[in-house]
Amino acid sequence: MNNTNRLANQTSYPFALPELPFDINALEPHMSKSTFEYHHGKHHQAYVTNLNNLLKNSDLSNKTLEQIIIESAHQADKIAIFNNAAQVWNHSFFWNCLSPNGGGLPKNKLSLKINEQFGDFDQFKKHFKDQGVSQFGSGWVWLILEDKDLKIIKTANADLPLIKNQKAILTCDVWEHAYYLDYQNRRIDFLSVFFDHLVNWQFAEDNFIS
Ligand code: MN3
Repeated sequence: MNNTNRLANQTSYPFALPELPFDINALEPHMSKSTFEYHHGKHHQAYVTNLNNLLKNSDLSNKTLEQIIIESAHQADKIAIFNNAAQVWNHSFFWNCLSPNGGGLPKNKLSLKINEQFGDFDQFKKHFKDQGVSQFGSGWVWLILEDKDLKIIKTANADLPLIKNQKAILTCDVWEHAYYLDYQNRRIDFLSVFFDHLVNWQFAEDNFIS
């Protein structure tokens, strides 16, 4: 199985902060310009800067971002490289999971598969939100493809499907920095807005069929 997600896999060091795939205020009022100034401009940028600094004298510096993640995973002396590389990937992927014209229902083949595996869209959505809310502390909630099955999983901190032989289809960032400025402690409200107004089902469909 090819787990590569093209839009999140930068090919060479030094890595760069990807531009947002929409204007910085395009998701207002659901996610504010201020949230993106911090989440993209400060947090995501810091992961990129840290990764480049860590790679300066590393034998991983000639690898793609996904190779770096895979080769640094579970290596005691490469934890910092893994954490920063994975967070660069996770955020690059997450921005593409959002759209100013988002929300609504899944499309075409993904819609059929979601209904087949989860019963219907409402049950899928409830399961995804439950997993997102129940992730203790910082992390991510994902729709992934493993073999031929869709699954909803949650991961802690920087952990991600790529190192579990799973293909990412969709994610939502449930670190507090993702929602605190707009929703304070109400993660459930952020997850509801994610489904009602933000989720980019075309991107998820493209991941599912590629
Ligand atoms: Mn984040």
